[in-house]
Amino acid sequence: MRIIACISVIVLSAFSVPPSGSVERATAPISDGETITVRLSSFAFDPEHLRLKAGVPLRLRLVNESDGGHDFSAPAFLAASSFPPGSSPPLNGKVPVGSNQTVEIAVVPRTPGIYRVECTHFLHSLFGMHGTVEVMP
Ligand SMILES: [Cu+2]
Repeated sequence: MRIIACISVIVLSAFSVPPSGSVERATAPISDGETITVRLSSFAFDPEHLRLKAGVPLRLRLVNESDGGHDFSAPAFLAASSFPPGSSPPLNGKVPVGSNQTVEIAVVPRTPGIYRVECTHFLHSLFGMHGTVEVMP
């Protein structure tokens, strides 16, 4: 009975965490930069052109408010970037963003250039779901 009482205390405290905003701040890497929001919809990125500066850390906030899954695939851009401690390079150069999900990645663009971004879901890119990331020196 004593064990059950302990468990219920733990469960209750799990629900008493502060609002998500402050949780995000607490877990954010130290080298946090500006947050840039990109919306993923069927079938577009908004904005479709990102202009970033080499060496300046930022957080990419990928918001998918649509009813279907998408991804932010930019293998060349991500390979030419570095990732602050606590952030790891996305697998295969793409970040999956499920329906009604938001995913944030911390990234530091390194090599100036223009990189292609697309959604690799079947036909999405063909339907217009592509864009560019421009990294300025
Ligand atoms: Cu898509």
